Amino acid sequence: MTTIFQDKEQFIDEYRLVVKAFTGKSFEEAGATDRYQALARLIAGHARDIASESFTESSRKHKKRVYYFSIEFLIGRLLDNYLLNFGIRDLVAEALADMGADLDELCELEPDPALGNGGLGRLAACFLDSMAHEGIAGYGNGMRYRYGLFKQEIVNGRQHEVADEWLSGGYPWEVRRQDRAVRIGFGGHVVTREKNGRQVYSVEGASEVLAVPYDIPVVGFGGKTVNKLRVWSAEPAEEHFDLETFNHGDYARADADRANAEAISAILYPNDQGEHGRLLRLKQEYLFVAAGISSLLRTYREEYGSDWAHLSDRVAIHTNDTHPAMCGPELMRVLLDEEGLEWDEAWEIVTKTVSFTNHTILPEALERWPIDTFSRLLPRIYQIIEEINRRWAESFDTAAEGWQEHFRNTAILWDGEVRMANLSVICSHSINGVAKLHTEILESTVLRDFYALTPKKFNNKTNGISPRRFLAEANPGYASLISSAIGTGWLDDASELERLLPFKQDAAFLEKVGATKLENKARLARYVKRETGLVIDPASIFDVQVKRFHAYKRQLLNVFKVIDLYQRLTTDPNTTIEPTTFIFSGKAASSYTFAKEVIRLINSVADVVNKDPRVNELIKVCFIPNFRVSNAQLIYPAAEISEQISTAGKEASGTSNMKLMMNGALTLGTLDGANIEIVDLAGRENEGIFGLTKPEVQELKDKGNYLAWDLLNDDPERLGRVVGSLTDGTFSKLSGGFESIRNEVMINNDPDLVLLDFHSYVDAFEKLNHDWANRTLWNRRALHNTAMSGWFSSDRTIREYRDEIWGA
Ligand code: DL6
Repeated sequence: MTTIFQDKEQFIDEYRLVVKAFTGKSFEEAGATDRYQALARLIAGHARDIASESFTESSRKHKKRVYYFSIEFLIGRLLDNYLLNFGIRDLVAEALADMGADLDELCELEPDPALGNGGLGRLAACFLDSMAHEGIAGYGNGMRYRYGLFKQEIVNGRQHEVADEWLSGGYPWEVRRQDRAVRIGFGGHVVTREKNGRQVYSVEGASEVLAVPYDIPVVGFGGKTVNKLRVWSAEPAEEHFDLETFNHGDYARADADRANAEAISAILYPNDQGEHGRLLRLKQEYLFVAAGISSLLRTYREEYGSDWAHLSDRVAIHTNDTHPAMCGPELMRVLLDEEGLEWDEAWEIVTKTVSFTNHTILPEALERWPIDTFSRLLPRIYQIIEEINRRWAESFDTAAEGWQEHFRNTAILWDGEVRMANLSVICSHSINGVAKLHTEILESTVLRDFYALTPKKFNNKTNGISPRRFLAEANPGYASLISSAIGTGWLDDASELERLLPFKQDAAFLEKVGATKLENKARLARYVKRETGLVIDPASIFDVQVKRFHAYKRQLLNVFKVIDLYQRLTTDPNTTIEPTTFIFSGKAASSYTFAKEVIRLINSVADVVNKDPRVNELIKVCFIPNFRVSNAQLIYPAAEISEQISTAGKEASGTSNMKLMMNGALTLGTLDGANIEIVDLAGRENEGIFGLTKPEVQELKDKGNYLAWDLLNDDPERLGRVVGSLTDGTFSKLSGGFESIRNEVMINNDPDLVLLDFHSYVDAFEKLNHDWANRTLWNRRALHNTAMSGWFSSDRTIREYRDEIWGA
């Protein structure tokens, strides 16, 4: 453990100086926000000192550097995390208490950086944590969104999107690196000239913007390695403030260049936005790729000059999904056009350096760009892609049977589109999925033609999560109970959690497991009361589904279960249930109407159920607005049931399933994504598994004879009543009925098989729900889940990437 303060006194002296320098006030005069800002600056300053030592050390040892390109990094709050990683959380808390301040209150003032929106972005953040923990010289490269995705408010049950102004108070962890800014060109046309007997390409007439990097330190647990995350902001390449226009009162036009450039890094786009947004998204993708490549090559040049042949020995470029797919062509461009390499030489370097992770099999999420848009915006990159595609076509043996089919499925340019997944695969030496089943699906369906050609390139890397953030930091009570039993070694090596297994027989210990859960539920209940006004009972079971809203994740199935229970509790006196609070949280993409309707349905059901005295002692429904890392850290530790109910074959991995498992929740889930590994590790008897399996879903599709109406007609009492309530006014008082949801299920024939899995789901839920009555057995299963969750540490995942992909 590296110590950045010898003792409290040293910390207090330094802190007072930073408060004074930053605010001009004494600590006593400074307000809470100033105190937070100064504390973060103090810790960030020390982190940066160690970062430069880590960098020097890695240069000295010629360590391979890993550059992790991701369009999202959902890093969450840093203060608490970095104090924990530096091992000084207690010291700082005590020092602040001596000074009359409260560390928890200061931590609460930190905004959540709006640099991501879901599992992919959070995974990238866990990977940064684990790379630093493992001593890997690993650097994140992404975008600095001024407003992120959006802040979600719930008004009359509906999701409202509001700009997330997370940077408005200043972000103390970042440093602007103007000296490392890079000019990025868009548009223009390619010109060729001859130089030393060779064609040289360049772009003329492009309009340029300036990509300015901001560096955020990434502190590894133990504090020995500090890496950094570099995020890029778009600004005008030249100041063109038009004074005359300004003086005529047209202020907006006077500064239009700035506004146009800054628009590129204003907003984070989900994959399903309209055409206008899409052009900005393409600009974002190129901006952070081109700027990141330029920056890493500059570092390489400073260390190794133009020794390009050895680039892949010193540098790994990892592309997180297809958003950074232009890494391959951009690196080709620099090697060909700027460094003068021949195509074959450059191509070998690129394909040995770049690797790719796929995160989705949903066809609508596999990125494609219209060739027309793409080639106009990025003419030289497009030209290089054309050449890659031509050579790819040439590599097929046209005498072999079925080559046309293979080519059709693997071509980069097809049907007027650039297919980014195929580009990523062709430019990479390694392609991985993110859970066992997901990788199998990639190999057998989505990317099967590539797999047939180069099976050795494919591998699986099941996702992971940081045990420091999602157990130690999020759940301090449980973490210290665990450490009291097995020591603190699990923070370093999460496989040590297995040493908890003998404590399953210790009744007193199990009681303490239950007691920490209850405290966490009370903490969440206070948060819910503060944020929404709703009172929820910590003595009820907390049944939790928190994730992005998407049809395949089937929040609809969950709310159907709640409606069914409500209807049975109010009509059938034989219905029994342990008191349960159904907790939902998550955002829907702003243009995703169906997902937004499901959010409205949940809130409308909550409005009815929560006001009905007939059921209030037994069930409550709670929607927690604006799901983000900071409130997720309150939700996971409070959960008893983890809802992981996607249609089998659709969820690539999931990571909330792992976070909830580590915090002792039992999985109520389908055999999908990493739920399969959860069951393999913890045993089916410790979870609640239900529903069709992936082969069963496949068989149903192949037969093509599923009819949602048949299920409804066979079960008017339960399914019929649930679906009927969508349009009969039961839940319409808040903001109207739910015809569109009913149509999706009945007219569109239930594409996500909600009706088909309904009964096995409700049965599995009821079984778990009744199991809860025996608290000793329940706590035993909870502890078992925690004990077996160590394999899901992102440290394990990162070691696999390091050993099997990066060779770092
Ligand atoms: O791998 C991280 C995360 C998985 O856990 C989720 O199952 C998967 O849905 C998500 N994928 C994406 C890709 N989005 N797009 N497009 O977010 O990745």
